[in-house]
Amino acid sequence: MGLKQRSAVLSGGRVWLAICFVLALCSQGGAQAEQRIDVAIKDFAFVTKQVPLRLGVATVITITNEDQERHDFGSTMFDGLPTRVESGGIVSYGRGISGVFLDGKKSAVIRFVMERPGRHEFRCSIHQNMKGELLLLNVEAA
Ligand SMILES: [Cu+2]
Repeated sequence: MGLKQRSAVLSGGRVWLAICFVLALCSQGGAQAEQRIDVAIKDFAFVTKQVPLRLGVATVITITNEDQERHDFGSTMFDGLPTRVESGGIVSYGRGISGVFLDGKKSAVIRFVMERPGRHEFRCSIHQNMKGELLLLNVEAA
């Protein structure tokens, strides 16, 4: 999203606008290309810190299973969205991805672009009482 905007501005020859845009990016603390969420699984529970999340931004969810037990991070938040899952050195990519299974002491990385605002639940399909949620705010990248 950012790159598209920037190239459109540059092709118009409006250098000042481009500089302002770059400054705006930098003033937000750098790495605006992605927003990151860390989810830990510990003692049969999801542990995550709610961070402000924006729509239309590349999102990286890192899930770390600290238990010995096998767990699953599953959610409908990826429904219909191109999603990339990296787990145990294997990368899968698709629109029908509903989550990822994690063996004990393993981690996985899910990348997608958040498109829908609201509360998005995630859960472990193996242990039905394991649940968590992310709140996606519809806030413009101003
Ligand atoms: Cu589980």
